[in-house]
Amino acid sequence: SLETIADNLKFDFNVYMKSKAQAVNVALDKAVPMQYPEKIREAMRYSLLAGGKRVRPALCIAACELVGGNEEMSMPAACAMEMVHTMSLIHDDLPCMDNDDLRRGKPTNHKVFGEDTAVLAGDALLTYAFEHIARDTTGVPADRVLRVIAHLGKAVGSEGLVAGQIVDIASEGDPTVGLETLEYVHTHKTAVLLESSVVCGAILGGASEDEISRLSKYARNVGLLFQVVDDILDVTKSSAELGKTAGKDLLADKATYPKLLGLEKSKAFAEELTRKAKDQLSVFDQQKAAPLLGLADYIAYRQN
Ligand code: GRG
Repeated sequence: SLETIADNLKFDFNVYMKSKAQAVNVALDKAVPMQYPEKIREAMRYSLLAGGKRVRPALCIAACELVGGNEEMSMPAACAMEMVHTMSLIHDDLPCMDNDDLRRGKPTNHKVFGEDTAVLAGDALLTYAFEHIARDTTGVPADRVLRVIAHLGKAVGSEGLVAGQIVDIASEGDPTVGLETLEYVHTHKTAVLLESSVVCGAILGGASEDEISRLSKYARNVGLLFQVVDDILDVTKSSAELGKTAGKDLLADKATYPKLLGLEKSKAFAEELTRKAKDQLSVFDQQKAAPLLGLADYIAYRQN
């Protein structure tokens, strides 16, 4: 029937994410093969291939495809986003930072390989990300590749991830931390790399300046949404699990959206961010924008 045909044509976000994650995993495995010195390659591959959701690579590829590019053009940049993300997780987990024992359900990099190797694995992933884009991007004019490398550099450095991390560390345990600082930390620790993933994919695919600006706003809203939902889930999960030892109590002194705004206003804020993100996509062909629209919903309505 017509209805079945329509159903079959309907975009399935879970199928889309699964197929992109699979393609990215194959490309990452190929990009960082085992070789001498095995110890560093093993440490890099341990965290890189530990099974994250691959949200950043998916955003990069989806943005490239949305503006007329293809998966092949954006795959090295997509992999680079995951290498940078993995580096930031390895370094964030170190004893001198958050001192975490578990990540992606496995012992953290420094727990398995030692702190010295974990620092080096992060450094090697970070630098290889740029080498990989420069060396292995195919079918894209060189000026676009150059622009992508500059964009990613800014997203990681002292105007990006590093800025978010240093302000986060500085505000730890400070009871006067307000909404402005909270938003600064989340924007820089999370939203800038999501934004760079989307913008770099769009640049590689040949987007116009107006398209790039809309996709950048889309991604910044999605990035902040990610953290607001995270904070909301921390509250709703720990009250659902009342009675169990609430691990989140360790972070009792940390500023969160529910603490500063209350739960209801935080939920309203999340809805506003979802709407603002999707609004930016209204000028695109809605069928082609389906992956990015789906990703906004996925982040807004996830349960953990
Ligand atoms: C050393 C140059 C340099 C930078 C590092 C440590 C640091 C600066 C920044 C910390 C960045 C950080 C840990 C941000 C949190 C990011 C975040 C939202 C993680 C969770 O992402 P998901 O849910 O995780 O996409 P998976 O595991 O699915 O990939």
